[in-house]
Formats: sequence, C-alpha cells, structure tokens
Amino acid sequence: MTINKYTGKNEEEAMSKVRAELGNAAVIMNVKVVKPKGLGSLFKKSTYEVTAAVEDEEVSKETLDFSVPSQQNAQTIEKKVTFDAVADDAIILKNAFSAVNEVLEKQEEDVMTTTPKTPKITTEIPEFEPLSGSVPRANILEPTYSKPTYSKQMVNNSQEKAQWNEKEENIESTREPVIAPIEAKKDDRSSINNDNHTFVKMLYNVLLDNEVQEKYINNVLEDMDKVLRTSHSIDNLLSSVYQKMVLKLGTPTKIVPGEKKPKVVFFIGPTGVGKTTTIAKIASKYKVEEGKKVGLITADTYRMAAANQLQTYANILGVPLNVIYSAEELLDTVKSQVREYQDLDVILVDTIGFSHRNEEQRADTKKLITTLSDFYESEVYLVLSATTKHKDLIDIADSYMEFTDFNLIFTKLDETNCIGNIFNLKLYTGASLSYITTGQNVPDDIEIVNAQKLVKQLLGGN
Ligand SMILES: Nc1nc2c(ncn2[C@@H]2O[C@H](COP(=O)(O)OP(=O)(O)OP(=O)(O)O)[C@@H](O)[C@H]2O)c(=O)[nH]1
Ligand SMILES: [Mg+2]
Repeated sequence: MTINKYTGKNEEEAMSKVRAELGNAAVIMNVKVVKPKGLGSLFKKSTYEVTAAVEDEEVSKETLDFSVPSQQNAQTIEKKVTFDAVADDAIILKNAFSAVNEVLEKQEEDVMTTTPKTPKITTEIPEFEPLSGSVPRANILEPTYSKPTYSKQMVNNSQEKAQWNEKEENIESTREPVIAPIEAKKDDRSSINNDNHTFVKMLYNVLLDNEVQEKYINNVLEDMDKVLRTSHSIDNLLSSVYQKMVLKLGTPTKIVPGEKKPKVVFFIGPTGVGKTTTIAKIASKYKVEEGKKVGLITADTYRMAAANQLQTYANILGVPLNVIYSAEELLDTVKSQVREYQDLDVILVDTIGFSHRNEEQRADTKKLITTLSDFYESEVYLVLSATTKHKDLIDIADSYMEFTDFNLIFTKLDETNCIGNIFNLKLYTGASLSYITTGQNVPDDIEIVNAQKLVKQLLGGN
C-alpha cells in the first residue's frame, strides 16, 4: 500500500494532486486544514492537507509510467508517509479504541507489580488459544461480548437452515487463512507478540459489538498480517487497521449528472426503508444547492399514498413528477415520458417497495431498469435500512444482485448504534457505498458516506 500526503491552497487542489498521482482508485484517508504557524501567520492563509492511500497494484495499474517524472509531479509528493506519519489518526483512534489502551496499561501494571493479583472478570485477558478454523468468539473476552445478530437456533424452517449452513460454511472457509498462519508460527520469533494477541482480541470485541461479521474481521486481520507479525507499536497497529478498513470501504459514489443527459437513477429496495424520503432529500439537494434540473418518476402505484407522498415533495420543490401506473404502461410509455424530460440533468425514479421474495414485483422492477438502461445512462441505488438484521440484508442483496448492479444507500442510522452492517454489506456485495440518512427531515438528514468517520465509529469512537 502506498500512502502519501498532498497539500493545496484548497481541498480541490490537493485532491487533484491525489488523482494525478495515485489515480481514481486512491482512497482519501484524511483531510486536514493546516493553519499557518509562527510570525506572519496572520497574513498567511490556511492550506489543505489530504492523506491518500492506494493498494500498490492499483498504483501500478493506473499510473505506471516509464517516462521521467515531471517536476510538478515530483513536487506534489510533499512527504512519503509511513505509519508514524499518520500519527494524527492513531491518536484519534487510541482515544476511540480506549479499551485497548486500558487493557495494555493493565497488563503493564501487572508486570510492574510483584504482588500477584486476582484478575477481575471484566478486564481479564484469556489465553490466546489455538484456533484451528473454529469461531474465535469464545476466546475473545466473553464478558463484554454482546450476543450475535443471529444464531443457528433462531432458524426454524429447514430451507432457511440449509441456507444458513451454506453461508456459515463460507464464513468458516475464510477464517483459517488468518488464524492458522498466526498459530503455525506461534513459536517463531516473527510471530505476533502478546500485545498483538491482545490487540486482535480487542479488535474482535469492538467490531463484533458493532456487528461486523467475523468473516470480515478476519479479512481485515489477513490484510494486516505483516504488521501484526512485525510491529510492536500500538500506534502502528491502530493506524494499520484503520487504513485497511478505510481502504475496504472505498470511495463513495455520488449521483453526478452524466455527459449524456438526462441521467436516470433508480431507487430500489424493500418496503418502508425510506426510498421516497431519500429521493426527496436528494432531489432537494440537487435542485436547491447545486442548481441542477431534476425530475421525478414514480413507478410505485400499488398504493395511492405512495404517489401522493412524492407529489407533495415534487410540488414543494417545483420539479416535474410523472406517474407510471402499471408495468405494461411502463413499457409502452416510459420512453416517451422520459423524452419530455430530456432537458433535465437527473431523473430520480421511485420504485415499489416489495419483499425480495415477491417474484412478480421483482420482475417488474427488473423490466423497468433494463428498459430504461437500454436508452439512457442509468444508475441503481439499493436502499437498505441500517436497522435490518444481517441475514435479511444478505438475502435482500442476493435477490437484487441477481439482476442489477447497484450502489448502496443506508437509511435510519439515527435508529441504531450498530453500523457494522454497512461494512458487512459493502464487503459482501462489492458495491460502492453512497449516501447515509440519519432522520426524517427532508432535505437535511442525508450525507455522503464518510469512510474515515465510519471506521472510527466502528473502532469504538464517536
Ligand atoms: N428515523 C428515520 N426514519 C426515516 C429515515 N428515512 C425515512 N424514514 C421514515 O421511514 C418511513 C418510510 O419512509 P418512505 O420514504 O416512505 O419509505 P419507502 O421505502 O419509500 O416505503 P415504501 O414506498 O412503502 O416502500 C417514513 O416514516 C420516513 O419518514 C431515516 O433516515 N431515519
Ligand atoms: Mg415509497
């Protein structure tokens, strides 16, 4: 992984240096306003410092160039960043991930005192048992571990049980590569030290508490295997886990009008997750804040209230709304209706919320998307509620993945503290994250996913 820092007079300038140097695959780790220091600082303006990372193969893929580097390019790399150089993040994380510190301090105290102590149950660090491919849960500070999102016992019907077993087997298969090599080298001097065992346990604890699935915790550990073996610094470990997780979340996608207008954007997802409300929020942002020409279409005519709801928002915003009444009418009329909208930058399409098990409605939505996609630049956003349990989210994602690519929107983050499913679903689907919504207020309660903030929260920060 290559991590560099870039500065500019403003954020855009620093970002363009990032893109020029690392390409579009670069992940922004941090953006910092640097205030001028010392005498004369009153007369100087603040600058912007962007820390960006990219996996090494991405750099070579995108920017491999055998020509002599230009002077400008050479100047853009202000500083080659090592883990130490991202100490800012480590400090923030150390506070966020305070449980690790407490445990490490406690261990230090225990080593310093000669009187043997009876460890208290809440701070006792169990021995790191060999984990031959089995769930490490039992070995990880059970007292503070909250119960899993779902368990085998909760699955009653036999079909679901079979699906559960299949998914669980997949999870099992990804555990071994992480744990096994660590254990195989247990006596090796280069194997992870005791502090790092503690770190791994605490990391499991914190992430499991946020309902990140074990499979994905193991993915992260696998990525930081080298650091775990070679580093003895908590700063390095924290920086590493933070960076790996931010990289895994990737750069969020935002709806941007395409070169070919209008861009047609579909919002799909289960009932009641907040599709219509989210469309109103996005439409308002585009129209009011960005001065874009926005139009709405609703294909949700199964309930009168649904069309009325969007009509109300359309009236307030002063944007056109077209209602499509049936799948047949949809096929016959969509093209001509959209033609009336040709002048627009973006058309947001509300679809019917349905259970992913409803084949007929699923087929209608598929038809709608493919019909329009043949003629217009289009994008699909799968809207999911952060309050939905993991297994259901996986089933929903599976059913939509069968017929379309999508980006992910998570709603109702104000209703849950557990945000692990955002990480889980990103990794499960490979789809880009995009927006999160945090309340019912239109248009305010929506923002683009901030990967840095999300990871800090996942690691126990605020
Ligand atoms: N707390 C909270 N409520 C939300 C959020 N987004 C939407 N809602 C509420 O969720 C409820 C359903 O929202 P809708 O926008 O109608 O959801 P929908 O997906 O269009 O629903 P259907 O059309 O019935 O499939 C409404 O009461 C919204 O106000 C959010 O981010 N947080
Ligand atoms: Mg709706």
